[in-house]
Amino acid sequence: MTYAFITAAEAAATIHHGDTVGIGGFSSVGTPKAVPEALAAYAEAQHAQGKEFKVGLITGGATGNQVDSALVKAHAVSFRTPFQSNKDMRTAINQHEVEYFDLHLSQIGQDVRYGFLGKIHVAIVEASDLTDDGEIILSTSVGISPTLLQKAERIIIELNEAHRGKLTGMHDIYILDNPPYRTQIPIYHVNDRAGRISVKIDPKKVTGVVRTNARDSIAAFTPQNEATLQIGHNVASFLLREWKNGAIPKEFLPLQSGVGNIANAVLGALGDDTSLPAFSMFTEVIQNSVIDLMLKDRIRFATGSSLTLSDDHLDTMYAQIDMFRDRILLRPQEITNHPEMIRRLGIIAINTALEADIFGNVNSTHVSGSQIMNGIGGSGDFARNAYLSIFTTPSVAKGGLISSIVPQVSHVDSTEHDVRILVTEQGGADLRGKSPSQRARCIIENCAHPDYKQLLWDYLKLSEGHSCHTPMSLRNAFKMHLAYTETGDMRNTKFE
Ligand code: 0RQ
Repeated sequence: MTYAFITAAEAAATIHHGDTVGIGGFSSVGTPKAVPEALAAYAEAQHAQGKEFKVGLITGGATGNQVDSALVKAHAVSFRTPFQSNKDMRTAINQHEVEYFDLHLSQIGQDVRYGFLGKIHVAIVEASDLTDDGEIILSTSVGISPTLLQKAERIIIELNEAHRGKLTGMHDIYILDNPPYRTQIPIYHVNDRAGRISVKIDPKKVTGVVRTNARDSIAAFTPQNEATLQIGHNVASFLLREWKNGAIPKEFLPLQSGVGNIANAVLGALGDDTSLPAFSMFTEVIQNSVIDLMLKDRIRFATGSSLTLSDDHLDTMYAQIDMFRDRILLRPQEITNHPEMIRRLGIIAINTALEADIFGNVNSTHVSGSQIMNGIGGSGDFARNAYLSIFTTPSVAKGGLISSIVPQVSHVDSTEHDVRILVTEQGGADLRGKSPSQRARCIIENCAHPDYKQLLWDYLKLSEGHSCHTPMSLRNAFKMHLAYTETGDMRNTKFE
């Protein structure tokens, strides 16, 4: 099967104002790059002629600068979903230039298949190869690309020479049927294969193939600091205790770990603690630390939806690709984050909070309740269904001006019913089997920063002063947030 090779500009010119564009890729890798950039230039040219030009973006999760920055700077995005982590996109969303709605990452693919988000006019995906019969070998991620390719009216493929031939065999493409025809997912162990290595497409839908040769340029992580190292150590000590007392089976259980500096550091610390057995990962994002730990034989096998690796780590993987091909599988995010998988395999989930309240509700997405940071990502999928759901956060942010432990979170992503363990650099709170009052005591005692402990005890005391199940003072619940907004320092809080 041969497709027409076209330029990125020619591909962009086939996209119309008002189209919904499905962008392949996940967690900032394996995303198309040349066509979105050309689309931004095309939009600018249309605007210069006085024509309207905006498209809606449906993605698997975070995309690269070539998608979000380029299109937002060209004022070419009407709406976007789900997770994003791009500074320009974040600003445009918070300024209401882009309508954004956030969704659990396990759900976006099926929402597309159910037709909840309308038509997908065009899918743009990155491939590392095309098979002889025209099927697509994806590149460093899967995300919702198989579903976009299935549902889109038109398909544009970026064939990226930078990954050509290296990733064949690393994907496991399994697309769920829609109800009422859905059956169980045939994955019973982390390394089971359920699907194909390539994505079958309808060749008639292919507008053309654009040749590219560029990596995703993932920024290296911030080096671990004292707080993130201590959080990692606290999580590792907790898991070791649970394992020794038999609450975690002797074979250990697969781990999921979220994105960002803290998650990367926590995973590194867990892997380096050799009192824990070597483990497997059933996660959505394979970050640098997974490659490091595989080389040390601390991680046996990893499955995720993306290889979100900085260039040096990608080089390391490609240098020993035969070994890594046997130990890594890339799957659609609908499978990596599926509640059925998470419960069946008994995943230990470790995600990150911006802030948590004294009852265990977690805010992972909105600063001061209103400014979007990134999105819920897969944290909600895993938190609700995990064998053990752990949230981590440094106890303070912005050099101590903000306490990450507050009386009431300013936005809720994971509820007190989903959060089992909360860990800061101060220590860990085990919330299992505890009432709201008991949880509040446990969190203040173990997780709050010393600068904020007394304030939180004061809040608890004044809210417990009346008959209630959950101690809550409506008058004071957001006083710490208000103190930060009004004075720039939560330590100035005055309760009434
Ligand atoms: O801002 O860089 O401007 O100083 O938030 O914080 O400490 O660098 O931590 O990179 O790990 O990100 C929750 C955002 C943490 C991320 C979040 C400010 C802080 C800094 C980043 P600056 P750090 P990280 C699945 C998993 C989504 C949920 C999840 C995330 C910036 O982990 O997006 O885990 N998670 N999904 O200063 C105001 C507070 C703050 C605060 C931190 N309380 N108030 N600002 N910051 N706490 C993901 C996928 O499925 C793909």
